[in-house]
Amino acid sequence: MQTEKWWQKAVVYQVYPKSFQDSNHDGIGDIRGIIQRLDYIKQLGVDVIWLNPIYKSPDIDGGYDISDYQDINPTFGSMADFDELLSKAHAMGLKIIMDLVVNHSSSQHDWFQKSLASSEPDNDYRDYYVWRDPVDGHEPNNWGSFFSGPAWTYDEKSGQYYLHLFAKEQPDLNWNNPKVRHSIFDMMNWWAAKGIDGFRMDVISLISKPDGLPDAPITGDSIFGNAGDAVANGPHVHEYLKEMNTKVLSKHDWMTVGETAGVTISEAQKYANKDGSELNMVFEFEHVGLDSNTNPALGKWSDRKAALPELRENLVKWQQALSGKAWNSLYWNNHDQPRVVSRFGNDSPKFRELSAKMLAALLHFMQGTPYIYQGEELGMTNAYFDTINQYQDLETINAYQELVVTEKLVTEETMLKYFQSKSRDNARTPMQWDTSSNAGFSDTTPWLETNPNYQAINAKAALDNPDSIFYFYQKLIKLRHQLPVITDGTFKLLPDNEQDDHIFAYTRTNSETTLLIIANFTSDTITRNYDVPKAAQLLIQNYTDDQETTIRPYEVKVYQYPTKSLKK
Ligand code: TEU
Ligand code: CA
Repeated sequence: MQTEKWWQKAVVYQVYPKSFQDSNHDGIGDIRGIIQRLDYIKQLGVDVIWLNPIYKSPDIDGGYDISDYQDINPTFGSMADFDELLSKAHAMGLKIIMDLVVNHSSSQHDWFQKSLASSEPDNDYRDYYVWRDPVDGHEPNNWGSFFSGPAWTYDEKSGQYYLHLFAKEQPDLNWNNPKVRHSIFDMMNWWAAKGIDGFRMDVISLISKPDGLPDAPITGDSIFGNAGDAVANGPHVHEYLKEMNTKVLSKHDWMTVGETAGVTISEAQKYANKDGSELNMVFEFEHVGLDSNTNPALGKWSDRKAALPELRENLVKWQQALSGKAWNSLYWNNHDQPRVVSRFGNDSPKFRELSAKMLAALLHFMQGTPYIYQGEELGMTNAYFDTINQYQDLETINAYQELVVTEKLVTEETMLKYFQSKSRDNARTPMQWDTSSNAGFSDTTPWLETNPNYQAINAKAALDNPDSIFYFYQKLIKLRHQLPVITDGTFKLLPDNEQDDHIFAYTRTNSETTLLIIANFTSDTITRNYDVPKAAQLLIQNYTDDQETTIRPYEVKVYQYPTKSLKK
């Protein structure tokens, strides 16, 4: 691998501002709330904060519908508040990356309002978006929106449809129009001048639509074509990202990560190629799609658990396929995914801490840049709402309307179970700081219900307990900063581990050091002999002693030994 980049040793902490800390008594998290908690984030030891969108927005989709890219949503604060956050973070040695949401804008954005105004050729803004004539009086093609319903909305005035892969309030920008690209690159350079440290790029794999906008394949008893499959990794996407790199990214010592729905290994090797011509890394979606419903019409909505063999096989594939060619991102959680301890771990009081630590170590010793989502370091769990009225997330509410009410594909009772497992609101309940009202998030009723288990699960309790999940993450981050092998070591799954239903075991090796990671994914006690070299030292574990070949429920232990001790 070329000379090491700063972001290859970095660990990122994701802050979802709406649910992190309220500072002005309205029950909604804000920028001054984040400023209040910078010490906490610094104490964890991370290097970068990724901020979900804080820009002007009608907030139809959690800020992912932006009406002004260069102004702050007053609900979150002012530009002065942001400038203070950035300068205070930098003073503490924390970098900040922003969220770039340019596959689509808000329908309230000035560009779209002008685009909507007239379909006359002299309207320079018409072609900023994707307008098409009806086909046989219907939508131009069969694409379905990610948020249910068709991906097209009809505009009476012009007699045309406009495309929106997400909500109708999120019209897709037409990246084929060079004016659109230049406007976006200028906006990015404007933020660069403010001193930010990079961007996470929202659904960047969807910006180049297929020529002719052909129908998409219909899977199962879906009524719409799967637009994601039809649009992902489009014909000009790499060309546009190389242009962005030339015009913006290459000018700044930034970290960039692309959220690439529908990305494959071969496409990721282009997006995140080590030649640095496009982005630094991408988020792939395969390991968070393994527990989707077997009926494609129900998409991700299911309560089935992914089994270890398929999860391991997927994570191993990405480790091996990108090694030496491109750089991985590593994540279990974000603001779109359910809480990992409830999903892949065991959130019962007996095993919540053990399994949270096991999952943390398993991921953080892999090659790539780890992302920690707010509350993950506390082992926060899913919300387990039991009525539809408790949900705020557009994707969840629209799915309920379409699949339960309209199409009656699934009963309310079953869908509510699926929501308990997969709704994005499971990630968005207020951060749990202490046992005071509303978990210390706000002294006013929060915009989304607080998880009642905050009495037991909260930052204050974690900081008071030297054996907490918080300090376990702190140690993982310290080790990543200290041990080069965690950054540059070759990943290797242990022989005969592929079929193991209980244990995930792999090594990381460079010329100096070898690490052996052994993780029990189950609540069973297992016997396995991994011939741990005599010279091996235990680097980190979630039990207090080492019973060698006896591996206890959710046990994780990581050994370190000199690579040369292997040769004998
Ligand atoms: O998410 C894109 C995306 O792929 C998600 O919609 C994902 O498929 C789904 O939520 C998981 O099931 C990005 C943002 O992260 C998300 O919050 C936005 O809603 C979306 O784009 C539109 O901007
Ligand atoms: Ca607030």
